[in-house]
Amino acid sequence: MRSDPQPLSPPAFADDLFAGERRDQPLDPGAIVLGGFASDRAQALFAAMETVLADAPLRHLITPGGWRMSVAMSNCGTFGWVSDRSGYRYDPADPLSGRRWPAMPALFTAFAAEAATAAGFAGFVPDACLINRYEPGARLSLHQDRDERDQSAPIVSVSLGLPATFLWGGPERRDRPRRVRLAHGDVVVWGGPARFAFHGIDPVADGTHPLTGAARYNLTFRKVY
Ligand code: MD3
Ligand code: FE
Repeated sequence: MRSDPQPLSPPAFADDLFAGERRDQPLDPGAIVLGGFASDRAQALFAAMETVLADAPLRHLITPGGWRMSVAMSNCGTFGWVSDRSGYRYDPADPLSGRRWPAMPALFTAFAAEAATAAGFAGFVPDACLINRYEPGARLSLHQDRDERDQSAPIVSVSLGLPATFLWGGPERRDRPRRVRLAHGDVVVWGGPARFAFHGIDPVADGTHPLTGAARYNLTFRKVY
């Protein structure tokens, strides 16, 4: 029989059981989850993200095939990832405003370098940050990230807000994906042989998070050129 004290009520999020703790989980050679790596800077990262979004609002892009993406996106840095009927590309200008994307906040650049270093990729200097917002029900189907010219650099991602199930496949679309839970504050670094694996996000479940409300945000830091 268990004699240790039991909590009176379950935590709002099972993920909060581990709040403030680091759990590192290698996925494959070159890919590692740095569990909770951003926990102590999540509020600052979120605030910096909001200043970016004031200049370059989130929007639902259209795929080359004509579908409206359920994820809403924006960017900061020298280049931003965009999609429209003509295809995918990194563009130095925001098509909504015609102006350059907002500058990458210094906190973003420093944070991405620190996370990359922790995963064994020293000297990472991102020139693009894609901001993804998933409201409940939003998803990202299996894809590869291949639009970056510098394919030797890793990609660093930070999850904020509602949790999600990340799909981690192999080099071929048909490879059956593993499912990895990503919670608020988790950071994942993808480089080396893992850089071109197929990946996606299952539909985000209903919920609210104290920092982000009814949404999951993901920042991905990239070196495009
Ligand atoms: C693995 N974003 O923006 S982050 C994307 O949670 C993207 O919003 C997801 O996939 C998200 O392209 C997943 C993790 C991620 C990002 C880029 C990768 C994993 C990756 C590139 C190569 C391999
Ligand atoms: Fe991706």
